[in-house]
Amino acid sequence: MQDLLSIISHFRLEGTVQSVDPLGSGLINDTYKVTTAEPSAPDYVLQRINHAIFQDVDLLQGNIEAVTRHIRRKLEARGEQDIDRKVLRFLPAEGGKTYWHDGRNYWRMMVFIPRAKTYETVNPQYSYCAGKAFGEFQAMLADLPDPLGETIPDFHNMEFRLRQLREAVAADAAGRVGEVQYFLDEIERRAPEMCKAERLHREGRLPKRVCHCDTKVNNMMFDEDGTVLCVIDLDTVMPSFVFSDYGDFLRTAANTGKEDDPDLDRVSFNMDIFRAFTRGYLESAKQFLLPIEVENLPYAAALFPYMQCVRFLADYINGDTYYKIQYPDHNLVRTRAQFKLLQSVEDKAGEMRAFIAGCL
Ligand code: GN1
Ligand code: MG
Repeated sequence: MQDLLSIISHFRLEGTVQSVDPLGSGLINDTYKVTTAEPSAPDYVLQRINHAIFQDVDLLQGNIEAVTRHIRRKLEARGEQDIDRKVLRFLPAEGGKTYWHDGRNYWRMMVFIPRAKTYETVNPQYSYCAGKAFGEFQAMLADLPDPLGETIPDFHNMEFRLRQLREAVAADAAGRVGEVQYFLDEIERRAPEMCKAERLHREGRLPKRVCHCDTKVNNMMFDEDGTVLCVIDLDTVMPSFVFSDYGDFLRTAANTGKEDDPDLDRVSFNMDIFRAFTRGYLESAKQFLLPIEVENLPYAAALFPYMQCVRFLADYINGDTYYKIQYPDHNLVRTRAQFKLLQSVEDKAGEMRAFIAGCL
């Protein structure tokens, strides 16, 4: 606590700090809620940026500042009320940047959004709102004046993720390859189809747009009435295929089980959530999406459980160096659950295509 207080002292905040408590369930950064004593002062969120993963913190915060500034201006121009609950606001630190380097770690602070909720599971009505909100998020950022940097190069590049997996297999650093051969075979069998987006992009048929790239359902703030206030966790906002945002939301929200569910009977793809989210997303994104993007939304729904399966499995094989784990074979349990979800998505491909055709 004392250490955290001394870090906080380098940021310009209103009010006096009353308490600092852990917040959220992210797998990458460490997050705290900073509560202030005065009712008139806002509360804050303090985050230690994982700079093993986000190696260029200056570029990272530059992206986030550009994105939040752009969205804030659009909301102001539209005459929106309550803007501090609809876009994140980062605090300046000593030295004028929106982060503080204590010599070892990088820290940032933002205003805590009061009376907002995050969920690990959502109903169809909330999914519809989420779909609309991500479509709007992409639409608002379509005219961002300067290109964003890639905070993690090749983040959602499927060819690259498969290369990483193959390198992990070749090195077999933790001696775990033997026990996961079944998943490796299943992954390789699907590899050509799953790398379709990269191929279409090389052929000049599929654009990259500014995307959020981590649209897990718990990265969205909902108001008390179920409408969406804003999306959070902007570290991975960068140019990508629209499939990223569409696919990753469904991967988390339309899973009837948990991302790391040890009981595979609980894991399947919920078509009610799929339909509601797709309807919302197409309502706000249809205006700018190309036919090839719309056509491949069912592919996107499969791509993200597949990619996450590849990433969790690679981390398991590497000896758990990337994702925080809670028990020794956690990454293997995650792999199994994501693979089960993928199979369920694959079973529903035809139904998904028919539904999308009906939305246009
Ligand atoms: C990570 O930071 P968090 O927990 O929201 C990861 C995502 C994965 C997700 C899997 C920078 O997201 O790409 O989809 O875990 N973020 C990074 O739960 O790797
Ligand atoms: Mg998160």
